[in-house]
Amino acid sequence: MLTDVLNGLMQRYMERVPDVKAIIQTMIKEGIIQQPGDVENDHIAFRTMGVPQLGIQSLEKIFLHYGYTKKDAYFFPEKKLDAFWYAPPSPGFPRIFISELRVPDLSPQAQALISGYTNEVKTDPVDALDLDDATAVDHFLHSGLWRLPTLEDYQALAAESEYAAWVIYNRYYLNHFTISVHNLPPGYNTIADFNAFLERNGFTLNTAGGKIKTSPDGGLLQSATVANMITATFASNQTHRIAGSYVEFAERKPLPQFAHLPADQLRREHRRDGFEAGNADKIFESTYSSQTGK
Ligand code: OOG
Ligand code: NI
Repeated sequence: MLTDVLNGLMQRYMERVPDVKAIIQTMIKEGIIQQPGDVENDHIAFRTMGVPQLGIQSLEKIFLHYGYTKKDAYFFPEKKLDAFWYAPPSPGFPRIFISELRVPDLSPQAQALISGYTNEVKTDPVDALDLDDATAVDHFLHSGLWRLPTLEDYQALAAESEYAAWVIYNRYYLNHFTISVHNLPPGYNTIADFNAFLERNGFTLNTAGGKIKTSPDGGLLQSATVANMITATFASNQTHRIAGSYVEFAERKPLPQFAHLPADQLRREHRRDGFEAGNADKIFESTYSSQTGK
């Protein structure tokens, strides 16, 4: 079941991103929510390597199988990324955002570094999975795919693409989950107010392009923490502190034609849907050293 796959992802994510539990506990302490299950998950996100046997075309098969619908495409020329978002089979499930590194756009050296790892995967691994078996899917999403990178390769990749370095180590670990703020109580139901709550409680926000990323139509406002650092073990048992995952926050305003509805009648379909390239471009930087080094 889709629920089992999502629960597996959230469990591993919560284990490696201390901010997740800390934010939820602080929300409970301030009376914003009563229990962890009250958090509305706007979307989750994955990162992938754009090589023929992997990338979006491979990972998306899992979620298409579980009833997701492929929606809009986004392109990030400077970061050399492509992305799509996927609408869930029903509103109780999070949207999914999957991005992919445009590997052929990198330098020959970086391409050779990446294929040195990804060529270990000979054929699309999702084709070999029994997609109805949620345990097998959970295991796959948390498996190595390729051998542990060396610290030297990680650092060489990071010098050209911090996204590439992130994926070579973190693979399909959840990159973030996203707390919907618009249905929270007054005082917390805007990104501005929620950011203030987070900073009051000592959480560090991504400042790339400003703490609040706003879509040109004004309907989608997002912010994110800077990634929590993890102690990564590289080949030959070398360890190094690198960026793990982060937490995002989203406020979706009612679409103009539903703006007159009272708050208790507003459902997901009445609000701004999808994503925004200009917002996403800055949110990616939550794992970049320019943000994690602050
Ligand atoms: C994804 C960044 C974009 C959004 O909601 O626009 C994003 C990433 O960091 O991999 O999450
Ligand atoms: Ni996101």
